[in-house]
Amino acid sequence: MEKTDDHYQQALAAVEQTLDKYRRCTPAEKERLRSELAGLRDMHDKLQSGRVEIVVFGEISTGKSALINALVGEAVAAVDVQGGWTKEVWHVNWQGTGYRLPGLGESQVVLVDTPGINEVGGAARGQMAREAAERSDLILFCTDSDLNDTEHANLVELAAFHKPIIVVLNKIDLYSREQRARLLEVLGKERLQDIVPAEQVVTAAADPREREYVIQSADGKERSEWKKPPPDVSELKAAILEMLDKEGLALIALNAALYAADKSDRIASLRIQLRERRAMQVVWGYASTKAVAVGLNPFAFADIFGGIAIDAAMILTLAAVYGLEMKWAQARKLAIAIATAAGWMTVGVVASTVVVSALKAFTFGKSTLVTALPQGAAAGYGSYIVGEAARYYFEHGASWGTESPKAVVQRILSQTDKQSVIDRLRGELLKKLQVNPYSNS
Ligand SMILES: Nc1nc2c(ncn2[C@@H]2O[C@H](COP(=O)(O)OP(=O)(O)OP(=O)(O)O)[C@@H](O)[C@H]2O)c(=O)[nH]1
Ligand SMILES: [Mg+2]
Repeated sequence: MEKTDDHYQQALAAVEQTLDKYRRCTPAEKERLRSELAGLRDMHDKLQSGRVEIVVFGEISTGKSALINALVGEAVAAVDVQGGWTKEVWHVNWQGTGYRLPGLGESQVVLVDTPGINEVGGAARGQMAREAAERSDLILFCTDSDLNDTEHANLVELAAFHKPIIVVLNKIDLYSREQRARLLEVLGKERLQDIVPAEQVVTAAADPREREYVIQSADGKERSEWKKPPPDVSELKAAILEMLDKEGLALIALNAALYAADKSDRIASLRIQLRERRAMQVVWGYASTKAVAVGLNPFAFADIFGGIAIDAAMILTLAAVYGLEMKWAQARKLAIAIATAAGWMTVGVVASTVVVSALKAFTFGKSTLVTALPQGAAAGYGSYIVGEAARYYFEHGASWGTESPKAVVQRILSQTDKQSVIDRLRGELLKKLQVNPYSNS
């Protein structure tokens, strides 16, 4: 058998690409993406084996579990008069459908039972239900009367998954012929308009009540006997099989492709989020290192190029966070370019001399403690700005985008709350100085 369907092959490729994307994640990212990975692997398996998943939703006690039993032909799911009986989403193999996806000899159909949607303690179960809906290929919505507002709202929510939905009006044995006709009319033509086409509304009696049968014996005598009629889900079964025949392979392919695209977006956004956090840690780490270094020993860093060395080291670390390769000379050049764009130095020695003398003027006092704070914090602020600019640069694929470095750096300067950065760095500095306040006096 061939698996030549284009959409099918594309879907398989999409799932594999997303799995690859996952493999390229760092261990920390992988840790956060565990459930996505499990879902993707399962989706891969589902596609390869041509597994079709049919999920049953509906309010408590509408007969979801009974429907599954009736379809499978044996009591695989627990059914009870007590509402809220089914507690977890679970899968049943529906053997005996005789159904095979074209081109996939091994295909199987799985029925997924879910807890009732109005079940108490529903938040977590609602999440389970959403996940089941996200993965499924076909949705059965089970009701036992005209839809109430909760059911209607739920159905609208499910319709947003863009999967085929069959609405099952169960417990049809409880209604008279007229009532049935009227219910179907109301459901199909009024309540479900625009959500589910009328031909996808079917009736069923998954677990009909006992009823009185009149039995006539050979001698003409009549007696009555209470018996449970056999379940009747033939209309539902036909609707399901027709749907699968019409678009089974396309359905599972489309689903898997959508699922993979969604997970791929999620992996991408999580990576950005984690990378950003890591990059901020690097920037604050180096900025406070600079603040402390300059604060404790202003002369060593009086040469602005000594300070540039710390910034260059920060830039190298940031490049690694963004998965980019950079050489020391490039990092140093970028640090100088940013400092220049900030207006802190013009390329050359003149400016650095000015800075040196300015710093010296501050350090004439005896106590380093006094001068350390403003100088260190100011130097740290400089590194913070360099780090923010470098982050912008790396986020734009190691370029300044359509802007000049000066425009970008000036914008960062104007958008940064200088005082709060300095306050935070001053705090770092104080902590270090308190450990050994006379270290440099
Ligand atoms: N009369 C009648 N009763 C039914 C039918 N189907 C199910 N029931 C009864 O409805 C009750 C609930 O059935 P379940 O299958 O447990 O319903 P459920 O939707 O799975 O319920 P939860 O798992 O609790 O959400 C049981 O007492 C069933 O016997 C039907 O077709 N006709
Ligand atoms: Mg149940």
